[in-house]
Amino acid sequence: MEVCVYSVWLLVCVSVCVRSEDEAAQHCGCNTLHRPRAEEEGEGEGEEEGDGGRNVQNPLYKYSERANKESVDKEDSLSKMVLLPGGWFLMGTDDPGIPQDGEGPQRHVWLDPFYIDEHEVTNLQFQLFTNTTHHVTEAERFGDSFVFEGLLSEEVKSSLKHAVAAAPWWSPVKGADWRHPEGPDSSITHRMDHPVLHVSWADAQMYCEWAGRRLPTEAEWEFSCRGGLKDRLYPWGNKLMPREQHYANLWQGEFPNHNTAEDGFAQTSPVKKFPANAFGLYDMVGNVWEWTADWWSVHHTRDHAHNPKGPETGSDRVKKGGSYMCHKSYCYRYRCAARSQNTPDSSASNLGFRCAADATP
Ligand SMILES: *[C@@H]1O[C@H](CO)[C@@H](O)[C@H](O)[C@H]1NC(C)=O
Ligand SMILES: [Ca+2]
Ligand SMILES: [Ca+2]
Repeated sequence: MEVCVYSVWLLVCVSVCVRSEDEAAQHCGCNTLHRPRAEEEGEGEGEEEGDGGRNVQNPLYKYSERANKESVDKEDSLSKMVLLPGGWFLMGTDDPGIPQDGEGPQRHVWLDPFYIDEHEVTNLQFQLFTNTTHHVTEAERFGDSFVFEGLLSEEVKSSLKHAVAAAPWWSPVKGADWRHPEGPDSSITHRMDHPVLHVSWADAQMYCEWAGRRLPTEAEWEFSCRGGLKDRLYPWGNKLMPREQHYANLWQGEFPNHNTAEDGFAQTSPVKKFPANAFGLYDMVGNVWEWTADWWSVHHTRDHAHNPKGPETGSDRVKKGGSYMCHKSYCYRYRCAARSQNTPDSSASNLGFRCAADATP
């Protein structure tokens, strides 16, 4: 069992820790991981946004011998998908854990049948994608990404300049990216079956496109999470730990100073380590947050909706499911109705994704 004590941050955190539970939940730092440099650097950066995907689109590439060979490996490497029937379901909740996130109201939503990956996209899977397309992630291009302070080596910690004011346990770390989740002195070699981290919304979207898939809408994600259960908190029911068993990789102990890792993992876990829900889907809550296709808004009506795709535009994208950093006192977001948001260029050490696809009629 790993025990992490973050003494450096104890003093900084005291003022945060005494907040009431509800207030604290707002300040979990889940949505504060903006890249301040994105504004400073102006438009130039945006011009290159499509670069990673260009290879995939290039017809010459598509028909080259190399691409044909790789496509075999590719099919083998992609996640197994589960075909879900869709139909009417109840999305959101009338008993929101965090009302200001727009968890409510509960509403009737119709979905056409669709496929969804049975687990989060792993480092191994993402590696084949980057090997094949030479995609450079946004974190690699920006040169930094957000890492949870508690995971950093003393060396990296001593080089840090600033943290996020509202969530001091987040630090922008130079050289942190999907291959180096805790900064330049870390690697993924022993974590190829863990979910990929430090991927922006566009990175995730491009992976799914390469795979012939797409990101799930928030409605599809939530339908998948619920596993056919009606109005329950978690993918398996209302009790967090049925028969005293852990059903998800979350945080046990006192956030952010003490992670007892009672569930076996202080950080990410290999995918499929915890029980699947009734749809056969793993880690829908916990392990890593998952990007969805939708723009973020907290305003929903009770109107019945068919295949909703969220607002037309926005500044943030919706992420779902919470992560190994979620504890009830700070981030009670490991529920199917819970939601949070990040700017699309954000990346962090607890944020990944899975893909979905249309079911061809
Ligand atoms: C990606 O390329 C590296 C270097 O050639 C290789 O070691 C690795 O196995 C490749 N990964 C995949 C998933 O094909
Ligand atoms: Ca855990
Ligand atoms: Ca997850």
